Amino acid sequence: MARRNNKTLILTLVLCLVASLGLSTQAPAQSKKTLFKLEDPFGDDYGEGRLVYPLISDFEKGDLDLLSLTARRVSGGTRFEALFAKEIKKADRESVDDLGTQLNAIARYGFYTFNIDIYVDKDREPGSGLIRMLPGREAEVTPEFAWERVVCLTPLPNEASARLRRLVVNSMKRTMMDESEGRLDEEALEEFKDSVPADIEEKAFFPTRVNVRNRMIEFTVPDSFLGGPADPNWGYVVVITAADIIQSIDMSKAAYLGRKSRERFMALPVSPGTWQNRLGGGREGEAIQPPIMDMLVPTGASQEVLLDDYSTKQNRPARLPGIVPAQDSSGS
Ligand SMILES: [Ca+2]
Ligand SMILES: [Ca+2]
Repeated sequence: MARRNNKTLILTLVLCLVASLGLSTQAPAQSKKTLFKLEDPFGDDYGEGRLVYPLISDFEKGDLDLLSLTARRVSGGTRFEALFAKEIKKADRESVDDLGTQLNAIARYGFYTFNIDIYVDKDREPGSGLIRMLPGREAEVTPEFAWERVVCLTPLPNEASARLRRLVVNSMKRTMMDESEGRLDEEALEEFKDSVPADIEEKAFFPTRVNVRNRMIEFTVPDSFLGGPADPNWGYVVVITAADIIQSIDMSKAAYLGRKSRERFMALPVSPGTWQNRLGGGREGEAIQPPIMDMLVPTGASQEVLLDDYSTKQNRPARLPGIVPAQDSSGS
């Protein structure tokens, strides 16, 4: 009987040991639980099929080619991990203007060639939310995926936030002028201006907790912004644009563009032909071609078709659907 008790005791101890070992190996993994992972093909960093990188040496084929986006639960937020086809270019001491300003002094988060926009449709109510994307994307999301929150990973997050405020105010000013035949209601505009910072803070987030590791960039979004961890039942529109670091630091550097250029926001525009400092390969006479090099698409959809389906003449921008990770077979 005593021997049997000993055996039971040893067995219990072994089981406890296994359980505790199991726990100790599971605990860290659990604290970074994968919420979802979305995959994207290799080699499709060409928008609708014909877009090409700027000629400047900062860009090479593969740099904006997203392969996967993973969302993980971390303490107090969600960590997104974006994997690219090539090692992420790090800002070096290269001068970016006549004053000798060095790239690494500006792009302090370690990367400088791309932006990642993530438009989040939390309520999944068709038509509820915004369909406009950030300025300069020249595309909308489909009404089915109208969004409540946008996360924009950009090399200059602080500048981005200030610039977005200016663009929103200017756009409102134009709308008010149009509506009142050129007579601006200054008081109403001031009132609107006051509401802009809080509105942007609620809807747009520019991550500053960023970590670059080879082909992977990680960035964290707090629960306070998304209203909880990134939910696989929400909808996500994810697009990659080329970062416009020069324009972002100094508007006068963009003056060479001449004429009245369209609204730009942290992203290089696209034009026909090839260019030093913008994307090439664009269609002739199409002002609203999206300068989107890569994007995630739901299973069964084609990036090439979606990004080519627009018409400047009809004032009809490309409309991009989102992905619901929990329902999409490309997710896991
Ligand atoms: Ca890709
Ligand atoms: Ca893609």
